Amino acid sequence: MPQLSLPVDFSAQRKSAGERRMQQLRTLLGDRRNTLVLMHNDPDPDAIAAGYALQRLIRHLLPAASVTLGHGGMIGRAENRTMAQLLVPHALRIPTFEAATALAAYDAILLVDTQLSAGNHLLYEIDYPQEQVILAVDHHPPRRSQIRAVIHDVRPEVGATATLLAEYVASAEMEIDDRLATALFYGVKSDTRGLSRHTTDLDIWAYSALRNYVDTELLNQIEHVQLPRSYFRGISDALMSTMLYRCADSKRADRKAKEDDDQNETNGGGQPCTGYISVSLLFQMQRPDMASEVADLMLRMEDVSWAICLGIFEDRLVISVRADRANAQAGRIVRAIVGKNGTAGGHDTMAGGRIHAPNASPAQRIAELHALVPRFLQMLGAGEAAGMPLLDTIGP
Ligand SMILES: [Mn+2]
Repeated sequence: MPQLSLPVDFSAQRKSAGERRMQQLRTLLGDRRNTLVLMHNDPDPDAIAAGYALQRLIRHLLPAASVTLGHGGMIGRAENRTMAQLLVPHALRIPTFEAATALAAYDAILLVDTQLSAGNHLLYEIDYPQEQVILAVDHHPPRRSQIRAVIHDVRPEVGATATLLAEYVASAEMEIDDRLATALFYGVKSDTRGLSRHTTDLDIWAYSALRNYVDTELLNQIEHVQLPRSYFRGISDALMSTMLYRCADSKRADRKAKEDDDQNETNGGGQPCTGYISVSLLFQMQRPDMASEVADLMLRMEDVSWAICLGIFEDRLVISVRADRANAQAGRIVRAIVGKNGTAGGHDTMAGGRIHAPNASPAQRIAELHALVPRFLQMLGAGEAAGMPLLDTIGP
């Protein structure tokens, strides 16, 4: 079995830092009887890949270790479900109401593709001894909060957590097989959209090094899985509800964005917005990640620089935002809108949030969803814009 070699331009310092991290992990986990690798809720391919790789890595470092892989929420998207079925069929889905008892059974927890201060994982809901959170490996922008895992490896510049796990696997001189390579490769590919966004040299290294060992048959099964009818119904609902709003004078918006950047802190407004903002509403989603799938699709429309999808899943509102500019600060916008009513996070170009409304009636949730639209438009400097329905538009 082959091993991944670290990038050739890796400095001796970085190399030994990586080796130290592996040594630290081995030491910290050495006396733990029951370890849980915890992905964020509603795991995406990057989280699944990183979770799977970390579980394998721990077994490599400590062959006698008992390591479970788990997550909250649900794996929804057909591609992600297939990936999970084929690669991590044993992964444990832990319902929120059982999290406190279920997680208390583990004497060590390791977070992947998220971090302690983020609101999108089960630890956020419960009291769990912070010193037993051994590792957080993540590439999402850090919070101001000081809560840190014992090993806090958060590198927001990197495109995927799978990239960081590829580095771990190489540092640990662990052998790699085609299943592990395929998982990590798909994680990097999906979070960086095939190295087209949010990519560093380390991502390019991981992508190229892993590609040599990918099981193309397995990758095809995941990427080209047949889609359920509910997917097409969801897309149809989304298209019918989609409204396009024209951004305010784009030159002025750019100038304003620059001023805001100079001031270094702003409460929204003046975000780079050119062409149109697409807003889609889904009043009854079958799965929470339908919102991000729709937002991804809408951002591909010509002249659309922001795609926002707002949906209702069970008792909560789900927000997904995509932007086409690297400096768009989508994460900050979603955080500002969600505030203390829920959880939110994300990067410049991709962000998401949840607003829990367990006591609201279905009609109230729909009203709340509608009420979010003008707030987003306001933040994007298009508060005055009149929307036009996508499907009624006669145009290019
Ligand atoms: Mn990720």
